[in-house]
Amino acid sequence: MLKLGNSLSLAGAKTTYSNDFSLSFDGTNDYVNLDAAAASFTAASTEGTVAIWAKSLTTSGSKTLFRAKVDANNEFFIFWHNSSDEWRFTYKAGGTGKKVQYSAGTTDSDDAWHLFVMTWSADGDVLKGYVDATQVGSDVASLGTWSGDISAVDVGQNTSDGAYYKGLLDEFAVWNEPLTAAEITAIYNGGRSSIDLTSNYGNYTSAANLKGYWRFNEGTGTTAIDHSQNNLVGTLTNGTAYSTTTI
Ligand SMILES: [Ca+2]
Ligand SMILES: [Ca+2]
Repeated sequence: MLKLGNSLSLAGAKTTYSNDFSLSFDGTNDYVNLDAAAASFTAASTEGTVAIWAKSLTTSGSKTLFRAKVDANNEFFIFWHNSSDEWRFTYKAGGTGKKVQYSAGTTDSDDAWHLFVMTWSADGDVLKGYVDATQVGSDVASLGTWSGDISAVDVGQNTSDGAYYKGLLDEFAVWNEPLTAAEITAIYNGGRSSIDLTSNYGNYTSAANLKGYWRFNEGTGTTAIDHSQNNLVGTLTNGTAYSTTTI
């Protein structure tokens, strides 16, 4: 096991984790309230990445993977826009809304695990979206200027009691830097054997930038532990429950 004396020599070694549970959402009113972790998302407001695994079922309308919001002019989220038949990776800053659009084949309804990642950089002036570690859509530029502190963060709904997600979600993480494509590939490949994002591994070198990490692995109760150093827990709401079906 890792010891203090040899931690440097082990940098890059894979730390595995037994992923025993995900979370099940009913598409009616289930969600995870992560408002307690709002500061962790504010820390990622200008340079950031969010990653989440989803095993999605069809709904009659749009559905949200997650949304982090200051107000209507400053927010970021990933959701399925049903009438457009596409995933949207949206970053809105200072009232300037930008989105990567991805007409998704069956990834919205195939009841199979997919990894959704969005990265953004004010410095680099670019927004990117990835599905299963492949960049989708195009680089989007001309981002606005972020203003304010995030106060509302929800997984599985749009923070306004709507666009509820149906299916399973797992391994939700936020970083305060845009991960590289190589890092996202490492997470995608590692996720299937339970990579632990709190440790660098192979091309994944951003453990120190991990601001929030909800593994949805408790298996019981209504609390979702944050495995990042911030330890800001989420609350399972309206019957959101653990499932033993994992990635
Ligand atoms: Ca899990
Ligand atoms: Ca419910």
